[in-house]
Amino acid sequence: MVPLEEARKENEAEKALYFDKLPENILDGTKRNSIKGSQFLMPYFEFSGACAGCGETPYVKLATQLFGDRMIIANATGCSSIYGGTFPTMPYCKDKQGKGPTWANSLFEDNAEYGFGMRLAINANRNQLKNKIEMLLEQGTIRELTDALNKCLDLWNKIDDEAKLAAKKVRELLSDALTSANDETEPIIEKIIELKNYLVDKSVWSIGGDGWAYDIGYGGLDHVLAAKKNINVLVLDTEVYSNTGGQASKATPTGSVAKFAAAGKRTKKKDLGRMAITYGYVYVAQIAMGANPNQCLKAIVEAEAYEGPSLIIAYSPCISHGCDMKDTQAEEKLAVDTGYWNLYRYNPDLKKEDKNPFILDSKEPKLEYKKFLEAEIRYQTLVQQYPEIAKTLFKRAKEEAKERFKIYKRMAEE
Ligand SMILES: Cc1ncc(C[n+]2csc(CCOP(=O)(O)OP(=O)(O)O)c2C)c(N)n1
Ligand code: SF4
Repeated sequence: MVPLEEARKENEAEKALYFDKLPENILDGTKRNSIKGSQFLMPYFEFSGACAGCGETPYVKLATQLFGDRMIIANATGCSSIYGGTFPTMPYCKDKQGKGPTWANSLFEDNAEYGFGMRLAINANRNQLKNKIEMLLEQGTIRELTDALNKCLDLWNKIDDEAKLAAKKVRELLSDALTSANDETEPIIEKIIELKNYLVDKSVWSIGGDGWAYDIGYGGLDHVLAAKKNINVLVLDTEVYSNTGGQASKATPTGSVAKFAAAGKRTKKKDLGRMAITYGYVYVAQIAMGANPNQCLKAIVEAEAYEGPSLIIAYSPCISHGCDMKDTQAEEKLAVDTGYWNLYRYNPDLKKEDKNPFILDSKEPKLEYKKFLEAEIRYQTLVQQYPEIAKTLFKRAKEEAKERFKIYKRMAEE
């Protein structure tokens, strides 16, 4: 057997080799704006234990590629918390600088509030840090640090590469400044050192499934969106409670077979996005990566950049749908082509330019609605078991989809 000390050394050497090969992610902001560029960024999410072909994980991976170095994630209980933290392993990772997403799972019912608390704590820490910086500048410190701190204050609300470089410069100079500090400035610099990771704002995310967002955690989610703070919510919509075996949620559409809806769901899918849009100050998007990767990227980047609450609803095929799991991206495209799922972005910032904030990214369906239902076992089971009910419910589902698209079209034309 290899002695423990030796095994540890080998492990450290392997880790060093691994980190050495990682790409530089942090200062590569330009890549975030294109599909191709984003795919050269290091994902801070790897080797998850999700089902092969899971529709949820590509969205999480992409979000970490874009913001992983300063991301703080509150994860609702559900599949994303299980593949996100099957302790003692963890698919979230860090880069050469030791930066990566901070992740924690709270309860199923309070995840929006959990993320909201993180947002408030970050705001409090940043306010305290700013205050200490201003105190230090007033008292005086070494010349280089004075310049670097002033630059940081100029870029206080920025999150781009320039802001990250300015923060890096400050961090490098703090220990020198501490050495030459006097009795008054020493405690101030010590506090700045303690809070130095807040020089650039964090990217706060509440992530979870439709069971959380549409049903159990909805009250809290609504409250958090209404509170108008800068928080991003990513709903991985599998249209059922996936992790507990596929129970119907308010995201389950008419006619779909799910647990507690064995003879087809009788009520229509709740339009969570449209409900959030009524606030007027919430960024809202519906996305489906396989249908339109560019719209998906745009929505995630815009949502994160929006200085207020954002809600992204991401269509996510799941084993519970009974579709071919090697083609889940194509399944997403089929969902959009048939009008089963619609793509849009509601960006309140557009109002400042006197533009309509609602952009419908979906075209008129080019395939028949039933083509989607024919492709999935959750719908075909109903045809086999209750053909008459299937006929009635599928007809209704098609009409509901038509009506929904009409509403979105009208909103886009206003
Ligand atoms: C209050 C409460 N009720 C029920 C559960 C059990 N539970 C854990 S995960 C889950 C389903 C999550 O479904 P969803 O939010 O849609 O996420 P998905 O698994 O589909 O990603 C349920 C019911 C729980 N953890 N807490
Ligand atoms: S059950 Fe569905 S959502 Fe959960 S990991 Fe599997 S495919 Fe993904």
